[in-house]
Amino acid sequence: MELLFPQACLDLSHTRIMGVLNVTPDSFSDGGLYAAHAAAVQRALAMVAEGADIIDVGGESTRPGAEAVSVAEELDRVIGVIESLRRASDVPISVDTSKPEVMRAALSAGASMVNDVCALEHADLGELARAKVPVCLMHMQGEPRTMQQQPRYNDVVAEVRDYLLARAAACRDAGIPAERIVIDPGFGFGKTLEHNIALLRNLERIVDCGYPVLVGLSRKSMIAALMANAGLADAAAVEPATQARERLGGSVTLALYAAAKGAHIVRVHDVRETLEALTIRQALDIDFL
Ligand code: PT1
Repeated sequence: MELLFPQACLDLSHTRIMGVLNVTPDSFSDGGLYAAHAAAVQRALAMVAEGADIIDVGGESTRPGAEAVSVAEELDRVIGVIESLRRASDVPISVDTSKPEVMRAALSAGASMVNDVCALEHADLGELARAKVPVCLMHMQGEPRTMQQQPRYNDVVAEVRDYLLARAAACRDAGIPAERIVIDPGFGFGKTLEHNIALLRNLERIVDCGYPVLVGLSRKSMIAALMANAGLADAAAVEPATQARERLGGSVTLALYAAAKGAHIVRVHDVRETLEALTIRQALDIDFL
């Protein structure tokens, strides 16, 4: 399987790594916008050096409880970073947004993929078809601010699968070819721990849809929940650096498990450690599941 970027084809015969670049005030702030942009570009280049195949630039947090940001604020956060990163590297840049204005500006600034947690429900599909860029369609129940309040499904795997297939069909009807469509079950987006586990355990059923599958599990609260259930974690870690360290082993384990289930792209913060795990699994050629 391959993913068709405007410049090149990304071979998906082994699992690829998408590096997460959050450009939100909490991530790269203190010295103002310019310093924040410079730090973000440095972080992106470090992830490329560590082996990231795609850099995913996002200016709006979509974690549980996050408030929406305005179009102007999101543009301010991401466009300068995308322009600078484009000048510094030819790595494919994806923009993590649900706003059509941000998609449009990001693509002109040098992004070559759109990653939308709303599966392009608010986007202009015809315009994206003409832009000839890959798109990632993610499943979410509800919206980030309230999605974890009462997630409910009769059959989470079937419902997520049917939704993703319907959104992929809408994209194809609008002229986006299958070679440019990626699907993502949306771990942690309006899902309880049990829902996330059901999706992960049955990831083959998403992979069987025939589209490349992207998963984002890195540093998510389900890791802390699993550890707490085992009586192991200090689930109360709130300081970001501490939380990142506490969730590293869980993040790498989940990425490896998803890869073994056939995921084509893993969206991660810890590029180096994830690449080490994926490389060693490939070298051993183990089908351990
Ligand atoms: C994802 C994803 C994303 N995740 C795609 N894009 C986030 N395609 C942002 C938690 O439970 O999985 N796929 N863009 C980050 N969102 C979350 C959600 C972060 C839940 C944390 C949690 O902790």
